[in-house]
Amino acid sequence: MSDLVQLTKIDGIAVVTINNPPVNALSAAVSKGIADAVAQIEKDDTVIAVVFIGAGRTFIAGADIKEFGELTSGKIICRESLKPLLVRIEDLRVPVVMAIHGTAFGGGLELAMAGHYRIALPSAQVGQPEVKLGIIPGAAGTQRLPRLAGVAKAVEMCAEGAPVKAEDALKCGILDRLVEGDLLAAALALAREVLAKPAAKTRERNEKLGAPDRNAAIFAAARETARKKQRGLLAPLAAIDAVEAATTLPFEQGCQKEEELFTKCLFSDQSKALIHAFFGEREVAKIPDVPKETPTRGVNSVGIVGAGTMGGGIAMVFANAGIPVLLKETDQAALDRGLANIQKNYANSVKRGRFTQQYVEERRKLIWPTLDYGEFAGVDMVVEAVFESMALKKEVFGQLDRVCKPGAVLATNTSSLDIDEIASATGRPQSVIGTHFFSPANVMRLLEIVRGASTSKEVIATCMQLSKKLGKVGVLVGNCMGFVGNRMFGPYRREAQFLVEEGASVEAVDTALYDFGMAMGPLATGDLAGLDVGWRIRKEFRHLQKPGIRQPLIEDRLCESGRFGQKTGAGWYKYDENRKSSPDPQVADLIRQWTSEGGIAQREISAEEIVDRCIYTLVNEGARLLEEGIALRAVDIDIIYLNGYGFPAYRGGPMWYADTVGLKKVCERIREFQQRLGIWWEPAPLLQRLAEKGKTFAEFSSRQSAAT
Ligand code: T1G
Ligand code: NAD
Repeated sequence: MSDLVQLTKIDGIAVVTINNPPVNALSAAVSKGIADAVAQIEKDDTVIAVVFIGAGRTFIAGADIKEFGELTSGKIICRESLKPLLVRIEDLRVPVVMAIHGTAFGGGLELAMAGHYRIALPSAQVGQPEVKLGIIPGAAGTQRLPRLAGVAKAVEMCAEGAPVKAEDALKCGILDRLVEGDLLAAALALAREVLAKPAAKTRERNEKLGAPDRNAAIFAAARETARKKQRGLLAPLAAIDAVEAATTLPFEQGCQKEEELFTKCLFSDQSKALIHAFFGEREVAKIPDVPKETPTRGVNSVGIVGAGTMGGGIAMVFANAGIPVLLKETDQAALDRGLANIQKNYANSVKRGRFTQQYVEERRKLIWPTLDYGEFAGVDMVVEAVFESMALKKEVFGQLDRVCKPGAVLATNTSSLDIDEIASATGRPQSVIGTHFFSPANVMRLLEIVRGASTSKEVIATCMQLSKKLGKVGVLVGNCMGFVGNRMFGPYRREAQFLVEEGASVEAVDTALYDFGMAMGPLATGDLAGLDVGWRIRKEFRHLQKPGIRQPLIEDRLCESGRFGQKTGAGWYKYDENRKSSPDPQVADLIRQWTSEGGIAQREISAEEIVDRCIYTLVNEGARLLEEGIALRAVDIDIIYLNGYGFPAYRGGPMWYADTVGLKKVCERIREFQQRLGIWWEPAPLLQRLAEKGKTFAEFSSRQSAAT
């Protein structure tokens, strides 16, 4: 028996324990271990029943995703299908009980459904999250799940991939019993209870497979939802096809159909990109020079300065994590405005069913308004979110340095200003750090954590750990203007404006990027965030603009005419009272007037050129940030863009996408733009080098990580 799978016997009941920390992933070795255990049980007539259970914190969190990479890269040529083994378990002559705690996800749930009974702790979760990896269940999950939970539930679980709480899993028939306390004991008791009962094999339970006409409506609705909510993703539609096969084909043929669809998804670029994103979210948490055991400071109370768009959202983030918040503004009116906004946002969350009224009331009680810096004396951390002005921020940090206790973390939510200069307003630059939330802060998952030259490792470790507690993806970046996300976003939006100046319509630019998979086009995004935010920053840094370098002219002109976007009802688009956008012929007229005054020639521009210019300018700036060490790894840039800028996860992020296209091709296209458009398109040195050597950003980063 392998260490990964132990077989023991308790009063004639065989207990199979899977022990592959940290999440008991179903690797090839674990599957082999289970197969060996089943073989022994098949031969042992003294076995009266079987219990499967996971060691450690969970049942089985699915197949070992790491092994997929080896398969799709051709390192290993074929994978041992789990399906035959699951049929052997299902066909065992004695009752098989699956004892579930933690998570039974993917292959873990598929194994559990091959058992005859499933018992779980109330805290357990089950699910088929494979679509989040760009694949579908590959071990008959799409065939057994509808037989246990019904067609509608199975489609929802396989196409959306969301976890299901134990209570709901019991209600829909996936689980047979919930139990508190000693799970193994309860599983053994259940096994003894059902000894005399004939074992119900899931694959033979067809009573829940529904009627063709009703099923047709379910599948049609699911496909429509998938096309809307999971725009551009292949796997959700494939999962629906596979579950549909369960209702139209016998079990074995349904499994074959699933296998075809699974393999097609697994070898798709989308799946490789989504698996990159999965591991990327875990890798960005690892900081080479800030080891896991670095001490951290407790953050059990926080002060927030400024209750505007960001301050209010940040207050909700901390309150939602159960951390009491002191929220300070300049005067009562501003404070009341900020609190009213928070109230409105919470009310929307209740309306949308995200939170209960009771939850919201508890959270609201954690947010305390104040006008007095003195009340910050005891807080563990302060996040400043006042206007984007260096002078104002330094004045605020000077105040904080005077009132806050030693050891308090002093963070700024600046989206572009120099952290070191802000820190210079205090006598404790080692406690100053950037915590750059994204709007709306209570929704966006990204937290760009900016280390200053003096920021201590303890403060960095504290904020990285805190980001997980706040439900955010924390990514550590270096200090430069706009850090990683905004420094890349500037050229991206600049290129979008240039394309409009050269003849592409506002709608054409946004549609091209939207069709590429961006959550929103670059110009509409500007209207959402407020065109005045960028305008204020451009005015603040006008003195840094290199002479002779083309600058976009339209957005400044729009702002000068009071068009700040959604907040003023007009920007690149016009907006009705519900902020619904529509093309504005007046803007098209203004653009024609301004570009002819500027002598800019107009021409037909393809969607392909629009996408290449906007995306490759991201890649080029990303390469500079990697070479400067502002971004630790290429994957950090990808995770920033997937979680903060609406970059499509199924393309893996700008740097992964460039690797997928091939850096040689990307570099050639950029050189072509340099020839045709101007010097700002000069390829980044790192990009040129990697392109010449036929290397990728991923290889560059893994070499970097290995060197540190
Ligand atoms: N395979 C390999 N490694 C995994 C893994 C997996 N399935 N799940 C987690 N890890 C690693 C992870 O990279 C991290 O490593 C460590 O475990 C702890 O994870 C046949 C084909 C279970 C909810 O999609 O959702 O089954 O960074 O930090 O926050 O049909 O992990 O420490 O080196 O995430 O407590 C389907 C994936 C697979 C579930 C725990 N299953 N995992 O969250 O810990 S496809 C999934 C999760 C499949 C079958 C198909 C979460 C978790 P490191 P963690 P966590
Ligand atoms: P905002 O204009 O909506 O809010 C700023 C608030 O700060 C105002 O309510 C103002 O009354 C208050 N304030 C000003 N001086 C103060 C002081 N001395 N003490 C207490 N309160 C004071 O601005 P915002 O959009 O929330 O931006 C705040 C910060 O967050 C800026 O640095 C901005 O760059 C950054 N940021 C903004 C966004 C965004 O999308 N809006 C995203 C990320 C970061």
